[in-house]
Amino acid sequence: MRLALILAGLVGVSVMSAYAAGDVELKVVDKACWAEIYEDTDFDMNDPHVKVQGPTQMATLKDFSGRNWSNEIESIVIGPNAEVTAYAEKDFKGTELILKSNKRVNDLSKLNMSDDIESMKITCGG
Ligand SMILES: [Ca+2]
Ligand SMILES: [Ca+2]
Ligand SMILES: [Ca+2]
Repeated sequence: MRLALILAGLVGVSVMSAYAAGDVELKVVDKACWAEIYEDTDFDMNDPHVKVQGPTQMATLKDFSGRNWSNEIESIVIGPNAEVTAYAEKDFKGTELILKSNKRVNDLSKLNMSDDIESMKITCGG
């Protein structure tokens, strides 16, 4: 009886750790959770642009993917399973702009945030 209880306990632990590992993997491969940022308006592919995988929190955009994105973003596309909060200042301060999934903003000047974003958070789901 005691042995059976111990075995049940061991099985429980291994199932739980497998579950936790699977959860982490799921977040890494959420291919619908991203934001693509563009240095220029109208999603100009000829100027710098980069896809940012979520979930993530970037307190500064000064050095992302090898370049300074601080006060440079002019257009942005939000992935189908992402939500972005962009801030006009670093460290998640200043004017906040919330962009829902699938949102495409071809010119952030329409939202008074052109060349102004300095930090951002990307959350997944919901
Ligand atoms: Ca251009
Ligand atoms: Ca720019
Ligand atoms: Ca700014």
